Amino acid sequence: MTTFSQLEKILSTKRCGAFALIDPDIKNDGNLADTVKKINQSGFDAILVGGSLILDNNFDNRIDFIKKNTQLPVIIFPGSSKQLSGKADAILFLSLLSGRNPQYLIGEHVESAPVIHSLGLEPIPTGYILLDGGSRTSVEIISNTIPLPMDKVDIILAHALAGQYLGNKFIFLECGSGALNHVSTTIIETLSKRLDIPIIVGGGITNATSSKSIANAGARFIVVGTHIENGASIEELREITSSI
Ligand code: 1GP
Repeated sequence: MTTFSQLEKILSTKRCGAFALIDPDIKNDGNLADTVKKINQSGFDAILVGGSLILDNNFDNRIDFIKKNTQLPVIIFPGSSKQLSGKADAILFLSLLSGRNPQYLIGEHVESAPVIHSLGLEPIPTGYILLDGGSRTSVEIISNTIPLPMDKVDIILAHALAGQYLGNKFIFLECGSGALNHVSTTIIETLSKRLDIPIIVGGGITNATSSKSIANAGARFIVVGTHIENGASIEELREITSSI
């Protein structure tokens, strides 16, 4: 069974699933074992692994460690074409649709595609839309793109529809790691009514009130990263995953 089929199966049984995000940077190595253990016990459906910047060369080892310590699907959420490993189950093959930087629209893809092929890694085409969550985030800086303002709902919808028509399997609405504001429910409601593909929502989700409103608005997966990294307890995380 492909990882994508596993995700589809999750969506056939619940209205909204939850991804835990691990930033596989050296700074998080000391907590990695505890983090994975906590995620395993907190009701998540899969683990995303990736970050805007990884300061060493141990991506593959960390994926290996995570994979060996969880039954959940491990999916690369790459910050660049250097974040690849055959030990993961799949990779979100992201196109940064909200920007006009060719490197993140097609450049990184051309560089990574032959490696993905040789590793036998399953690519999941995903239209990635960066929105302004009220703070300047790493993804904005590293990708050298400008996030779309959240009040331009028609423009965000146009990007998401273009992403669907280009054949993406998901639209990922992103406010960036540690965003002050998560994606507005108005945007999620508008897009979920018009798109035929599922919406993933990430950035700034730190409590069950937010996750519930995001799921109510029509998101099919939420992503939680910083809250886990900042030491949220299993109970707090379970409150989020059971709220959706
Ligand atoms: C970032 O959407 C993810 O790419 C998760 O965001 O770290 O704010 O949870 P947070």
